[in-house]
Amino acid sequence: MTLRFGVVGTGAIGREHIDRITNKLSGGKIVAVTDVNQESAKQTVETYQLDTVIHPDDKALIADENVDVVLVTSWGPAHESTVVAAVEAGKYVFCEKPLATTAAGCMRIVEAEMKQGKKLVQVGFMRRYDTGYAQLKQVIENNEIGEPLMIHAAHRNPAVGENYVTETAVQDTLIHEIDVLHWLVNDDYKTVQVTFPRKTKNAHEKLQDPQLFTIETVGGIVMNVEVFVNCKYGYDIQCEVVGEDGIAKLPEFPSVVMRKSEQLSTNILNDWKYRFMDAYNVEIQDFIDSIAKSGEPQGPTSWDGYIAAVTSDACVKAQQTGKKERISLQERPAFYSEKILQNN
Ligand code: NAI
Ligand code: NAD
Ligand code: ISE
Repeated sequence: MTLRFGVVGTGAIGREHIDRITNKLSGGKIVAVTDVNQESAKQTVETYQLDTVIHPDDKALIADENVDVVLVTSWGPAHESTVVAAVEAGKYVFCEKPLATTAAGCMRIVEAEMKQGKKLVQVGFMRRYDTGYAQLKQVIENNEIGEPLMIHAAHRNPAVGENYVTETAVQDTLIHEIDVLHWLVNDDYKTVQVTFPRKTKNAHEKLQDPQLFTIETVGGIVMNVEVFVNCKYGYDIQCEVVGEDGIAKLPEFPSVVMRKSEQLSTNILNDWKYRFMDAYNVEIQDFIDSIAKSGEPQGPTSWDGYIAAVTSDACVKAQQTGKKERISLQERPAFYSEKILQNN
């Protein structure tokens, strides 16, 4: 069985996913694309020599009977309306993060999916498929460092564009830690507070950079996460879990160690595309295989998208108030209660 994908949004990650589904993975095929910038859609079809229909908009793509899966890689604010329409049409959806930019938007997706009576949606929280994070989770679950007490994490990008503002640091960047850290320690978030250190000279006027988020869990773990998106030196993801009996750290991305010119050095990457390349491949292959095997995706669900959005809303509020803000989730519906089988 070949899953037929229609892609909404042929920007940076849309093209990456088209390339991997067409040239690297098995069991999937791109049959349709659209983009609000139709020129971008045309260029993508040419670049990857795709035998696909170019639709004028997401509605036409969703209505295309040859499309089994809607791959949503448009801008975050456009996700909700595309996902709701695709789910209402009974199509599978792979949606890049964020599922929607607000908790209310995610809840509308959750309700539409529950009405269909089966899981249709997977959210692109690819870090759950990264081998480093999987190893770290294993160490914690094997009780090798005792109970986790604190997490120190950092999410650094070399630079961002002019349309990336203070809230984008939460909705686009911190959202990855928001998803992966509670999954790592199997706990729920309780509060968040934000501190703004001295601003770097490399950030534009509408962006406070860096930012420091202090997040407490219901179980009492305190996590501090630095988001620094004009760090200049590279794309760098750090995560250290401090436990009662020891400390476990996310492995560095593998790099040859060089001794040269009186220096000992390793390389640092400069782009998310390379840092999480394997994780993107594994997550989308898992999405394809799970649907083929069980008729439902097994990865991060709409409910995970909702948890991330509630937390992200509280983080944005905390940016504005400077106070400690509560993170309160609605009760998890039974529909989303099965164990999620990532990396199996
Ligand atoms: P991008 O700006 O390069 O591409 C977005 C594309 O979507 C553009 O071509 C734009 O014209 C199109 N678009 C926007 N609204 C649309 C709509 N309503 N209908 C059709 N096309 C529409 O953005 P990028 O970097 O590719 O990001 C896209 C999504 O992927 C975002 O949600 C982002 O958060 C996510 N992303 C996820 C990453 C990850 O590590 N999982 C990495 C990079 C992006
Ligand atoms: P991008 O700006 O390069 O691409 C977005 C594309 O969507 C553009 O081509 C734009 O024209 C198109 N678009 C916007 N609204 C649309 C709409 N309503 N209908 C159709 N097309 C529309 O952005 P990107 O970097 O590719 O990011 C896209 C998404 O992927 C974002 O949600 C982003 O958060 C996510 N992303 C995730 C990761 C990750 O690590 N998982 C990395 C990068 C981006
Ligand atoms: C981008 O959208 C991503 O998802 C990357 O993984 C992240 O590092 C970056 O900050 C976002 O803008």
